[in-house]
Amino acid sequence: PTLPTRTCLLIGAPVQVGAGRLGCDMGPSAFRAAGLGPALEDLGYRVEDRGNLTIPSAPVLEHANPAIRHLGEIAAWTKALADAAHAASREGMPIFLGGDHSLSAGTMTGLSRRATEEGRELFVLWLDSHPDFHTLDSTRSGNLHGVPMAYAVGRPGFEGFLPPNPAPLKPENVCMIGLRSVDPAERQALRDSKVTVHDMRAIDENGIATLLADFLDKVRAANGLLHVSLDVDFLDPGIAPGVGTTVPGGATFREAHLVMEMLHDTGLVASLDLVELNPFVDERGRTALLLVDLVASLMGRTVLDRPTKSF
Ligand code: NNH
Ligand code: MN
Ligand code: MN
Ligand code: MN
Repeated sequence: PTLPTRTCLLIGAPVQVGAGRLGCDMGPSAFRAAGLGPALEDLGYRVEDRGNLTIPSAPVLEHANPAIRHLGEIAAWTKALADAAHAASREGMPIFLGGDHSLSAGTMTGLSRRATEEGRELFVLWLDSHPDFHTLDSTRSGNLHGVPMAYAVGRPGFEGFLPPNPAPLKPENVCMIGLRSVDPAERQALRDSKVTVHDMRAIDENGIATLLADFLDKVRAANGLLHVSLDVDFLDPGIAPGVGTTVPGGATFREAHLVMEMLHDTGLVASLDLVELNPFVDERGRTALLLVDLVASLMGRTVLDRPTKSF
């Protein structure tokens, strides 16, 4: 199988106020400097760099939870990203260059709207050490990169602050792999939800390929649209130091590439978020360069010819 499109749309989303430290706004530039566009062209894709999204100056929004930071700005980004994702998903494969993970509240909203219009269902592979499953009421840090999945699946507690999500993502269509930092409120909420969750122990015990294959079978059986949301902190900080929230014990170089290679084989990936890259804390661009190589694997780069896999 080949990917549904040969056109890649690069869309920068320099949102940084959802994270606890500044610097993710430089992410889109770092992906470009690391050669993301040329790497995709080398694989035979047409690449359109759409530049960076911007938001109008956002109103200050107050919330009963005093920890919440930058609610108005994140609401504006969510709206801009939902519209951009919805429009771009018709034209090619959008690759969102973050930016912190709050941007995924927007991308998943726009993509689920697209999927619904096409009579299909959105599926999300969430590669992250965190589930980002807080509501506005449960977050303690107040950093809104900790809430996008809760918003996308329509958990209550976002009323009046973010645009309503008319076609929420089904929790049973979400698979999280790589978890190793889960706050108590998130743990409880995940237990009560139908989200599939695999922590690092599950990867150690079963192998990442087995866990991923089970999910991909589900997506294929449903003829789903698959969105991949890749948080840099999914990776072990030893290979990917360029992130604000380093959590030890993450995915290895080969585990990460294998995930990407298996995703390519399915031909089901319709869109991608690359989030939480913080060039300010990176080491000579190595995290950005690693991400470019991972995207190349996702888009079909292989070491040797491989027999065509048919499902
Ligand atoms: N759960 C924590 C919080 O809400 C950490 C979230 N940070 C992330 N998420 N980097 O991927 O503050
Ligand atoms: Mn995240
Ligand atoms: Mn994370
Ligand atoms: Mn926390």
